[in-house]
Amino acid sequence: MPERPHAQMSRYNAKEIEVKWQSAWSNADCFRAEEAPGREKYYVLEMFPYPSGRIHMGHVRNYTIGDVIARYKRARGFNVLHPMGWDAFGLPAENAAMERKIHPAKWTYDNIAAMRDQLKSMGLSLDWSREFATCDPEYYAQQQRLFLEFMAHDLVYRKETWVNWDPVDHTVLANEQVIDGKGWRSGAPVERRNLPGWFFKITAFAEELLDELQRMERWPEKVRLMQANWIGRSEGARVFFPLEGAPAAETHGPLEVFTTRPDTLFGASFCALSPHHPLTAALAATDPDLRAFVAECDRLGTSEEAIETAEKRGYKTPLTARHPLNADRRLPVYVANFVLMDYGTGSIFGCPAHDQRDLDFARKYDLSVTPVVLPPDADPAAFAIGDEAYVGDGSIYNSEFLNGLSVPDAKRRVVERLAELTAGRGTVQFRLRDWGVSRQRYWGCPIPVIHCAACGPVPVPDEQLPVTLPEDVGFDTPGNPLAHHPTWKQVDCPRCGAAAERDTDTMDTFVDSSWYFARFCSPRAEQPLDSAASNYWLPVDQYIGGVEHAVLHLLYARFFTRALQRFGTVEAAEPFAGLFTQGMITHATYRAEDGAWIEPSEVAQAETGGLKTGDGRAVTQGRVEKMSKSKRNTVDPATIIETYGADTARWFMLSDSPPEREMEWTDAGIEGAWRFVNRLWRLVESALDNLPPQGTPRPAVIEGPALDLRRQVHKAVAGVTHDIEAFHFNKAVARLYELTNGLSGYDARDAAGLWVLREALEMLVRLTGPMMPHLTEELWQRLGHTGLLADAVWPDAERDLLIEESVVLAVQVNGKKRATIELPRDADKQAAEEAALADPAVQRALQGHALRKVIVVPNRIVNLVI
Ligand code: ANZ
Ligand code: ZN
Repeated sequence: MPERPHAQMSRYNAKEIEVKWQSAWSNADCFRAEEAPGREKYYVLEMFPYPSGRIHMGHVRNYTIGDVIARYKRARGFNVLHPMGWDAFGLPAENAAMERKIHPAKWTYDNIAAMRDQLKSMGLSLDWSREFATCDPEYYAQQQRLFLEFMAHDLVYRKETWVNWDPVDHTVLANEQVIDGKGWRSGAPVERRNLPGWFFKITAFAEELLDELQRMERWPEKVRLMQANWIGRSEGARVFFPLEGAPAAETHGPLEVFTTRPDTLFGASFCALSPHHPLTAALAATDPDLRAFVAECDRLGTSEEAIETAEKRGYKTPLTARHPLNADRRLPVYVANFVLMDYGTGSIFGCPAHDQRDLDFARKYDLSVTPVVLPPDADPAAFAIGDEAYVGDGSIYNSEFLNGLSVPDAKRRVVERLAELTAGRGTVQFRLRDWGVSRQRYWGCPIPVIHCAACGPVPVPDEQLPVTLPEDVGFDTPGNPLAHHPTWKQVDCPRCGAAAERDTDTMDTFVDSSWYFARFCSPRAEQPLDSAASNYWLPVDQYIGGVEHAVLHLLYARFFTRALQRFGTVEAAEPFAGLFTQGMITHATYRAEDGAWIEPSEVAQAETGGLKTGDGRAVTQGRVEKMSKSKRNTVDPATIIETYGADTARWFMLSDSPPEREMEWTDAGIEGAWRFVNRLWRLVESALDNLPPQGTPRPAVIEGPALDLRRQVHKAVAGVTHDIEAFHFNKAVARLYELTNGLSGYDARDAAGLWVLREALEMLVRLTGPMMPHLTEELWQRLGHTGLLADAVWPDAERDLLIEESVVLAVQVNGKKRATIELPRDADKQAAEEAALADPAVQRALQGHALRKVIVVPNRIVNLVI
């Protein structure tokens, strides 16, 4: 049927129609989730946003993907939970407070209000009744309860550690905040300080967190690998070296080192201590030069990268270490800048021939280099180490009883011998460290502990929770406003009643996001979690977010869930059964002649064909890069939604590239999506007058072009269903374009043809529903339905319309025809080969010979060569 000319038809008014359906969903309360034991649930969650004030395109992509899944699963009959909240504590609010004199709470809640409206304008199928912000006292009160529960179960402890201290901002800095040894904000040289703080014992779960990764099939391989590397399991040994040569040696006992290469023990030429090893401290007490050396090491900062790239330097102590397998050998003992205190035992033995750091060190301090692993095919008399350590495989030599063994065999053998001599034992070492959560900040969850001079740290009694943040704080003095507050920290010890002080630290904001997904199950519960609710909803069936959270957030959430399972609070051991990480949004960059970045919205076409700014300056286009504020190549979702509506933005987000890849935002792309919206609108509008009423029974006879269209429609149903299940949204979109093309060329000749047209339009609308919910809801109504499309069930494809036409292929063996086989048209090569080989006549002709070659001419011949 030809489309009616545009003039006669109403143009699609996105703004009006989107608001109309948003309020219809909200009035019907469609997306409110309720536990329904016995009904199959599906929990979809996107990583909750930080309330920066405005949504960006990354949010649009993230929430569009999640919404497609949520709407689709609802239509498939699942009881869907799709909540939203705010990851609301953190430093930007404090910075805003300092710079603009707004209270962090006001700044945060204002931002939340603005972003909530923006999210609502996207038409997301969210259960807003469960909304919370992590800075709500109702939320962080429960987090304090959890903290105390972890404490009661011995999973929280207090210890002193070396931290980066900014002497100007009076705060601890993360390693990433130390740039060239200076604080990122203050620019002041960073100091190392030994500070007490609270730690979560995540290392108690290292082994299980690692092992379970192998079974997490619905997580991306690369994320699992990153977590495995982060947990970093190393098999090795602890080896004891008796010490001599200084008074400190007598009191200390043997030096215990951790090695992953005990097979190289005979190649040892020195031992080294971390600058923060207790033995170093003991020696430094009477050695000012050593103290100076340690101070110099401290200026390097604590990051592994800094330590890795710095020149290897050492300080020779008066100690010597006796080789555990050869009492006659004495090794010098150094303090070395590349030995970390918080890995292994904080001391090492150095084998320069087979470790590059040790080799650099040995060359610098003129220590012996004895190879003990001989590369395959190398000549033992001639093999020598130059500037490069040999880290490959080989057979052991220069090593007494280990000579001739392979590396793995030598590892086993030497560990046995060390055990016999009580000079060492095999161990497993993890790279993962316990999680330090104390932060000297205001805008976070207060740590619910009171420090008493007599009783030590005492948990705040339950009836005194929550410990709320005081509102009357100033941000003018550097440092932590909680510590400066005149009265807030002064309390009586809950145990002995003496005057005591609150802990003035707040928790790392990663704690807030380590259990929010569980809190969504019972957001108003009087305890952290309501077990019935969390056991019904957890785990999250599909979690969606950025790959930048591959390690910390996801690992901490896994740790929390395992701990809660251990306490008996939840049944699930893992928080996220499925994880999807979406790609970034990119955009072309633009610069003015003076090099300044120009926003895409300021760029216009010049008369000369080039580009210019609104005020006429010439503009050159640069590379397509990740949208970022610094390059100013961002596009504001609010403007896009204002201009084209949310459906158009959602459709473009899904159409362009596979969701795990980068997608480039272009004007042409959004325009194309907008054209499709209007095309769909016209397609339905122009047909409405002629369609049979909704509910008309299917005609008995459907043939010709009508039957062809039905086949196409039902193939699209099966295809789009499969594509959504597989996260191939761009393929689903391509199929819907194809179906639309098919419909545009369709001419309904009779009543049966019109019945098929209605079916096709309805299917098109239903399949497009999860992606463009507003437009399709409107079309659904115009097609005569009284219920909401959001509540409608997902269509099923009719099986017999999917069956392909079949073809007959000849099977030849060495050029001779032996059989014929029947296959669906366009069956692939493998299917043809399998069918040919399954034929008994072909089997006889092959006489058990191996196949040398298989040639398949699609739809015609399979030729087997033996
Ligand atoms: C002797 C040796 C010989 C080593 C050799 C390597 C090669 P991963 O794989 O990361 O576990 N090491 C141990 N503790 C250390 C610390 N606190 N700071 C710096 N380095 C430390 O690395 C383990 C290896 O790193 C250990 O094995 C040790 O050097 C070093 F041919 O011992 B090895
Ligand atoms: Zn006390």
